[in-house]
Amino acid sequence: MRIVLLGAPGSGKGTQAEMLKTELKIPHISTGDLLRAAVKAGTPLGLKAKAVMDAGQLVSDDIVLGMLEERLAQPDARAGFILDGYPRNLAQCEALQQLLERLQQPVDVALQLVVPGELIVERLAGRAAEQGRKDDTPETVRERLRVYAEQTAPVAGYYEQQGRLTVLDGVGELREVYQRILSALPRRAA
Ligand code: B4P
Repeated sequence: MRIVLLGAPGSGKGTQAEMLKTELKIPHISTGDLLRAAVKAGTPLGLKAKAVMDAGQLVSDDIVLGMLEERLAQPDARAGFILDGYPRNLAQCEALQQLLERLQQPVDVALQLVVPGELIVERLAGRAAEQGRKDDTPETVRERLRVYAEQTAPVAGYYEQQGRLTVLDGVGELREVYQRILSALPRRAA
């Protein structure tokens, strides 16, 4: 099963993907996590990405695609994957489509979690207090939401045109949202 999880920052993609990966026995691939690991390791790529991420902007398409290609080439991704945080703009949609065609692994379903802006600000303020992520400050969250509306929101339309999009309410208890996701999966995995 190959799943793309869509939604604004703080909509619960990463949280739900962690729950899903155990159930479906496929890896959770988060481009945000891959980038944060590169930042932490101090690789040249990480050094480049850090300032961009801290400002709430998108890291360049080339860098993220290269990183994703490497990750998808690992053996555990052959069984499928939950992609979280990618694609984030229309150019990334096209790049992913080409990459997955080459690997003969097309996306089965794109699930979009919808959460109102004020709740997102609240959730990310909570995470800022718990984890101290630099990009969860109120000012950067506002910028991330702006970038989302401008560049990432059209991604849902891309999958809708392909008949692969399911839109889900992301508000509620974690288990409640999780059940909605399970019910929306194509039959084999649910
Ligand atoms: P990400 O790591 O993708 O960060 P995110 O959008 O905030 O999502 P995340 O998955 O972490 O949060 P979640 O909603 O689960 O991106 C960070 C940065 O990396 C980007 O700004 C960009 O610079 C760069 N980047 C990543 N991918 C890129 C790409 N493809 N191209 C270019 N740049 C890229 O959870 C948020 C909070 O909500 C948590 O605290 C959680 O506990 C809480 N929460 C979740 N579900 C909840 C619920 N049902 N009720 C209450 N709280 C809930």
